[in-house]
Amino acid sequence: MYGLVNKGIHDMVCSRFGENIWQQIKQKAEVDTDVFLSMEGYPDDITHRLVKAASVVLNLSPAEIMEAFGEFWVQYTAEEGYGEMMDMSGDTLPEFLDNLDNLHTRVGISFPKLQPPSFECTDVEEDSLSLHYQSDREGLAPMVIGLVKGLGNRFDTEVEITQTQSKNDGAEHDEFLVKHKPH
Ligand code: 1MF
Repeated sequence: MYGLVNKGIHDMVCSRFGENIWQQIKQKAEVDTDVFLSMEGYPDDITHRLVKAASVVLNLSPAEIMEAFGEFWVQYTAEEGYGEMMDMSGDTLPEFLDNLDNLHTRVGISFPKLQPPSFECTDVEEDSLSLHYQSDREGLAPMVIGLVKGLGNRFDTEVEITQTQSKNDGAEHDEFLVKHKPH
């Protein structure tokens, strides 16, 4: 994944727990990169090792860390140079979710190493929708839960998200029920 992801994990950990805890996590993960370059591609394994190590050092589950990071990511990228792109992607939670594939297409034009996931909304009602998530990567469903909560914060929309099917249980893709205040 692009270094922006690992840099985001670094910035989240350092802002909440400090540089000292980050050094412990890095050491445990056996990662010796001092500075992640946003526009460089890194093996996914580095990200997974950082999350695993953070879960040990912070005594949280990997899923809790990924969810917290997803929630963090929405505001983080808006502040790290992608604010305009986020602004163009919708004014409401359902509109933004429906535009996510377009957003990734735009990012992928400039950054060809992007391996974008795909999001599809079905059963769209005034206050709910089904969100279908497909990715070449494994294990990121908890991050999706956090991302949707982050979008709830962004649009000041109370949101409830539950996973309704999981690749872990043999489903073809991950699916979530998203309930939100009508707009
Ligand atoms: O392949 C990738 O490196 C990659 C990195 C981040 C692919 C997707 C993403 C974003 N996505 C991460 C979780 C899912 C990953 C997966 O299943 O494979 C989050 C998508 C998302 C969902 C809800 C709300 C907002 C979301 O993201 C907005 C977004 C998406 C991509 C970027 C920024 C904001 C982005 C921008 C530049 C990137 C990489 C990602 O790379 C750079 C950075 C600086 C210079 C050059 C390239």
